[in-house]
Amino acid sequence: MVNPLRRAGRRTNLALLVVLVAAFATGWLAFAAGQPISSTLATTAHGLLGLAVVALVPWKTVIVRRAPALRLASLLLVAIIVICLAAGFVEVFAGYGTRAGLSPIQVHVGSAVVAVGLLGWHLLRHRRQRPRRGDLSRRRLLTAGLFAIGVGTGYAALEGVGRLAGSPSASRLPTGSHRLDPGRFPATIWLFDQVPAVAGTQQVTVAGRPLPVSALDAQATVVTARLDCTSGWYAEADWSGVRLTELIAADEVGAATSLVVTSVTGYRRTFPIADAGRLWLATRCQGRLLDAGHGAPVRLVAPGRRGFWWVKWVASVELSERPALAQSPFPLQ
Ligand SMILES: Nc1nc2c(c(=O)[nH]1)N[C@H]1C(S)=C(S)[C@@H](COP(=O)(O)O)O[C@H]1N2
Ligand SMILES: [Mo]
Repeated sequence: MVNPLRRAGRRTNLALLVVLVAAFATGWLAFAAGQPISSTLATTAHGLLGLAVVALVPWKTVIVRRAPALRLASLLLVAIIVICLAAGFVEVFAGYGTRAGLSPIQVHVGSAVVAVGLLGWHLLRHRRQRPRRGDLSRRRLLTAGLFAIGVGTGYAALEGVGRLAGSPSASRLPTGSHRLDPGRFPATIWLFDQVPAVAGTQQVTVAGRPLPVSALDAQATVVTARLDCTSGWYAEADWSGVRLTELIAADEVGAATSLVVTSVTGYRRTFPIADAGRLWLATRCQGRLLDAGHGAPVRLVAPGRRGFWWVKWVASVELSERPALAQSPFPLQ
């Protein structure tokens, strides 16, 4: 039998490009997804694509060995992709934790973003690897199918080993997150926001009406909900809050299609109006008043949505006629 690695070449490069771009895209989908089915699809696809990158390494190595000269930026690209993959495996199998203030997911996403820039440069500097019509021949598709089956088998085997070894991978959520105790999850900033100095006597404006925090706290009931942060952890806690449908009457909604929840810091998220019954303005976690880091005096609790939707330090909830889709899929602050 001929050595399959001798076929390493243009098709390997194209496959690697497709797989890397798809891995990047599914990573963002996995960040956006909060529901079990969408999360499972996104994280499984993302994991399979990551493994596919690893599986293509023997072929790509043959290509790199043939290269007359290696550019520093290309070697850097390799190093960063290795870091990205390694951080991904650490996140899945070792669980959540921080070293030097960084979690595995932060390293994973940070290196992926750098890698995309370098990959763009790499593609510009190297000879075009054009697709040809034969690339989709039945024989090629069969090869691709066998490759996919191999990657899928590897994925299942790793999941099995994780389970047998009692690794944190076995108990991760469909989103990939690992459990933390409700009393001890970290105060988390999405990107550049900062804990504000808010006075204890704050008011929250709901649909134009100022509402004292004390009134909100007095009216609060307990809602058990899972805060699932994209940095790799989740915590299930008892929050005390008031449902938005109790604060905004149905006849007030009028032509509004969305709710804009804005923090005193300017951080904001827009929700479809139909979500109002699934959103709470919360003053407490585990029976205790929120502390500054976790959003005091009032934060949003949005079960079923990833952590970045749980706006902290809420200043206002406003009705809006702009559709919820007309916002950046992720906060920029
Ligand atoms: N105003 C504001 N709200 C915010 C954030 C932020 O940076 N600013 N971070 C979000 C993210 S990414 C998460 S996971 C949760 C974290 O809540 P915690 O700090 O109570 O853990 O708050 C969300 N609410
Ligand atoms: Mo988060």
